[in-house]
Amino acid sequence: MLIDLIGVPLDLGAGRRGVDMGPSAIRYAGLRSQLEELGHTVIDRGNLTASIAETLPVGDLTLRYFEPIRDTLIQLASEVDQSCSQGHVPVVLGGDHSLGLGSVSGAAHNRDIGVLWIDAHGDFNIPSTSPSGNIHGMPLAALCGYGDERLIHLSGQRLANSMINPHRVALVAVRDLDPEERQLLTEAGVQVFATEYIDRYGMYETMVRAISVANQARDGFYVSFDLDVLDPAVAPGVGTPVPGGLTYREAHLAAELIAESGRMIGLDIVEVNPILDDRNRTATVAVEIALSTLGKRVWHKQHPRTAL
Ligand code: 6HN
Ligand code: MN
Ligand code: MN
Repeated sequence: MLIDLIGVPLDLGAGRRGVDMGPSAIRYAGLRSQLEELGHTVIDRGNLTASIAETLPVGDLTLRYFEPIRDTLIQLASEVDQSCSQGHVPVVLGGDHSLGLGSVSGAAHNRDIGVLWIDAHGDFNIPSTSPSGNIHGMPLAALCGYGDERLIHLSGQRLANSMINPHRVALVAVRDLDPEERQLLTEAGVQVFATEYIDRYGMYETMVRAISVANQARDGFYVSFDLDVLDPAVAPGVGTPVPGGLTYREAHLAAELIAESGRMIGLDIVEVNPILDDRNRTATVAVEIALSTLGKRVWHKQHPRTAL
C-alpha cells in the first residue's frame, strides 16, 4: 500500500489544549518505520498549518473558532481527496476530531463512501444542541448534513459533492451522548453500536455488523478513530475520557476486521493529547491500532474463519 501521513496540529475544536501536539507524539512513537516494516511505502506529507488559540478571538461561542478551523479543514479535505485520487491511503494524525469533517469530506468528494466512527462520543451535535460550542463534538452531524450551514458547506462548491448518507454510517463503542444529540442521531438514521451492544454481542459480532453498514457504499469506507473510545486505563492521554471503554484487545479486533474487509480508503487517528498522557502511552497505542488497521498481524494474514 502507498500511505500518505498527514499531520493536523489542531486543537481549536476541543475544550482542552494539547491535542495539537498529537501528530508529533504519534510520529515519535514510530508510526512510519513500523508501517515500512509491514511492507508499505510511506510518504510523510508533514503537518498542515493550524492557528494557535492564544492568537485568536474565539468568535461565535456556539461554534468556537470556526474560521481558523475551517481554514485548516479545507486544506485537509484537499490533501485527502488528492491522496485517494492517486490510489493512496491517507492516514491523518490529529489533532482534535473536528478534523474528521475535513478528512471525510475530502475522501467523499465525488465518491460514494460509508463511515466507521469509532468513538466514546457521537460527535453529532449541532450548535443549538452542543453543551460546549466545541466543534469536535459536531463533525459527524455536519458530514451528514446537520448543523450550521458554514460547517456543512465548508468551502462552498469545493465540497458540494461530499455529503455522507447517514444510513452508511456506523458509530462504534459510543457511551456518552448529549440528550438532543441522541435524538438527532435517531432522526438521521445512523447505526449506533453503543457499548451495551458490545456487552451483549461481543466486539466481533459488533464489528461485522458495523462494517456491513459502512461497506454498502460503492467506494468503500473511511475510518475515523478517536482514541477516547479506548478505556482511559489503556489510553489516558485524551481530553474527554469516558469510563467503560474498549479494551486493548477489543480495539485491535476492530482494527483487524477493518483490515480484512479490504475496503478502508482512509484513516483518522485523533484526540491524542500528550499533555495529559503518561509517557506517550496513548500515542503508542494509537500507532499499534493504526498498524493493525493497515494489516499487521501476530500470525494469520487472513483468519481462516472470518468471512466478511
Ligand atoms: N470528541 N458531546 C460533547 C460536546 O462538547 O459536544 C463532547 C464531544 C467530544 C468530542 O471527543 O471528539
Ligand atoms: Mn470524537
Ligand atoms: Mn470522543
